[in-house]
Amino acid sequence: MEKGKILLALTGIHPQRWHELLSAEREVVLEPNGANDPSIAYAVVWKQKPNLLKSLPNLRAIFSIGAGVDHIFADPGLPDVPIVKIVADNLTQHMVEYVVWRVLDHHRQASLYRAQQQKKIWHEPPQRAAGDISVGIMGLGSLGSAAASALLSLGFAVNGWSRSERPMKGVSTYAGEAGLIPFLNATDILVVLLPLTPQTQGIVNYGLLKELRRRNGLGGAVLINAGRGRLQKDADILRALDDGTLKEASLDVFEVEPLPKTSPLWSHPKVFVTPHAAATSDPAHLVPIMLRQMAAFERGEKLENLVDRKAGY
Ligand code: NDP
Ligand code: OXD
Repeated sequence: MEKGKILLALTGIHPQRWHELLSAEREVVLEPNGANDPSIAYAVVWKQKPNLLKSLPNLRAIFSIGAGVDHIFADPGLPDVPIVKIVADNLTQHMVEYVVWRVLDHHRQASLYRAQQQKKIWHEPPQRAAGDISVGIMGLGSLGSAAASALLSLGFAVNGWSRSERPMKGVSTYAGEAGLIPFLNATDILVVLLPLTPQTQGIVNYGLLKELRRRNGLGGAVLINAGRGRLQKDADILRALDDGTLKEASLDVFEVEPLPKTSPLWSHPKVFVTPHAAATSDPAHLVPIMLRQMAAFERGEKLENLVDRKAGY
């Protein structure tokens, strides 16, 4: 197969570095150019403009610069070519750091110490063992399973929930609709690392948060969402925080991004906000993976990390 050209179509992300690195090996056309171009074989995208990809008559594959691909499926004119999602050590490492950071912050009562420091209070609260806390990870895929391993090595009890059965050594695993309530009932700190699909949209709602366990010394259930904002109902999280259903939350993603300045989540004393920054896609690490895959595909090898179009992730 002949060496194909790339269309780079990024919305809300500066394309310069991606362009430089991709151009080292292939010809790259930068959106808004490229529509209808028969010489384009691959599209490297983040939130591509609707119907752009279907205008490319010889498109062979679409590469997402993120692990999530909901931004690709948002296109009503998505052509029927393979979609490749990113799986990279560097991205996984960032997400593992974020999850461990937020779990430890809640587990070690950082908010209490911050409040004490402000008032110059010298008081040592009881310290709980990690093994007495169950961290439940919704989405036991590339990122969720790596986070589970890191939490296990710190001594936490770890639960995992996925669509299909995903046995994992040391982790209590649950699957599908039937496994959801038992999973939540055994979870003190909920970490959400699901993809956004029609099945998962709005799943983190008040009813779900009510099912979390509150029998430990943590002082209440905790939510950490680094998956996608539209998995959650921001208003339900606020309600749960205000009535004690949740003790605290760390949120990296929101129903609307950037989080509107008017959102009460910004200033809520029990919420820790980060701007969709849990694991940033670094072109220096991700572009070589994409270029390697394109070259292998042209030699007749299979593309890796393909999205299951029916499942939506
Ligand atoms: P994977 O595709 O590897 O894993 C997804 C997991 O979710 C799988 O375990 C899958 O189950 C499970 N899942 C999907 N649908 C359902 C469902 N309906 N019910 C139960 N479980 C379900 O994804 P990654 O781990 O690579 O990434 C997860 C998400 O993290 C991305 O889609 C993206 O939205 C988000 N992300 C956020 C970032 C940030 O900076 N905030 C950065 C990177 C990613 P099964 O194992 O059975 O297939
Ligand atoms: C991703 C993201 O999906 O950064 O990789 O959100």
